[in-house]
Amino acid sequence: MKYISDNFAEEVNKLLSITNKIVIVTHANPDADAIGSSLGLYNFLLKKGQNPVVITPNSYPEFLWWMPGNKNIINFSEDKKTAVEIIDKAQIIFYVDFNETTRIDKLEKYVNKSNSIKIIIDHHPLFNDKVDYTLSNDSASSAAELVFEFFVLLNNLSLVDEEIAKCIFAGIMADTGCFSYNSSSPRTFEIVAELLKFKINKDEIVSKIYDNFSSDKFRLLGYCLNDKLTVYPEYHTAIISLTKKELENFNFKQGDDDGFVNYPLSIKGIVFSAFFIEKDKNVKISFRSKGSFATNKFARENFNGGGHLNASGGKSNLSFEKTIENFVSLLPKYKNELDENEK
Ligand SMILES: [Mn+2]
Repeated sequence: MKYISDNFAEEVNKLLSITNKIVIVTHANPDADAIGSSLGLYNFLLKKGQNPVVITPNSYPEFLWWMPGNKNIINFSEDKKTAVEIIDKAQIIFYVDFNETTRIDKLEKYVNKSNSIKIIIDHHPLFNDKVDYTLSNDSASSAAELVFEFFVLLNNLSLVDEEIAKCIFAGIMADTGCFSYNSSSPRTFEIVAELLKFKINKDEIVSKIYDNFSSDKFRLLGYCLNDKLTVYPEYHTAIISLTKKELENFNFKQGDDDGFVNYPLSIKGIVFSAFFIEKDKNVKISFRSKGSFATNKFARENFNGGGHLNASGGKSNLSFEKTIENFVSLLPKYKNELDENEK
């Protein structure tokens, strides 16, 4: 569903002309779209004469550090005092690439306490009605795409430059898996065409994000594919699971498992993939699918989660083994939906 608040452009433009304490917040464990959309917006607001600050709930992988403006991002988990001071003084807080404040972890309580105007730019399905202004479209490829639409709505395309284009491109490219999913809309490619006019080096951006595995991550991937993959052909489903001990064996660092959940979908006949990772207090699960199999519904119904149709996540408080047993026991219930998508 697409939703834009009434008079969005006029009112937001007016707000931007009378405020200068602007904060951009994105979700925990930020990915390329979270950072790309936040920094695209950040660089745009800078050019508009504002003094914006991007705050992330926690750290993110080094392969995203190249984006223009990255060095000015404040990481709440490392610099709580500065982050809280800035949030306390904020007049506008942008929520970018998330729709529920639970997605910003420990930042949530400070953001909720703030009296600032809240503006959401997001492409997740569930709707947040507690914000002042909304630019939301769950069929957009990425938050970065919607940040570009934000520039269009504000009639400020002339402010877009190479730096901004790089950030927006990175977000769109990564959230579509290099244009392999969530990218069937002509609009996505129209925007990419606009971005390429700024002579950004597309191949270099792809390489910066994808050709950046540490050798530990590379070996962990090999281990997952060879030793930890279980295929359930009758349910067109495949899973990968990793225990804490296994993570330690590969010197696991945050982000080392990024993208692993997508690999099983490359197997012929597989339409549903789940990736289980053992955390200190629970088991975190990522889901991916092909076609119309709704992973967000599956996550919501069974694993306290949610997200997009083809990409979502959840968690379980059962033991690691019990979580996987539970997952496998649920598959028969979804067999018809899974069968429908197998081609
Ligand atoms: Mn996104």
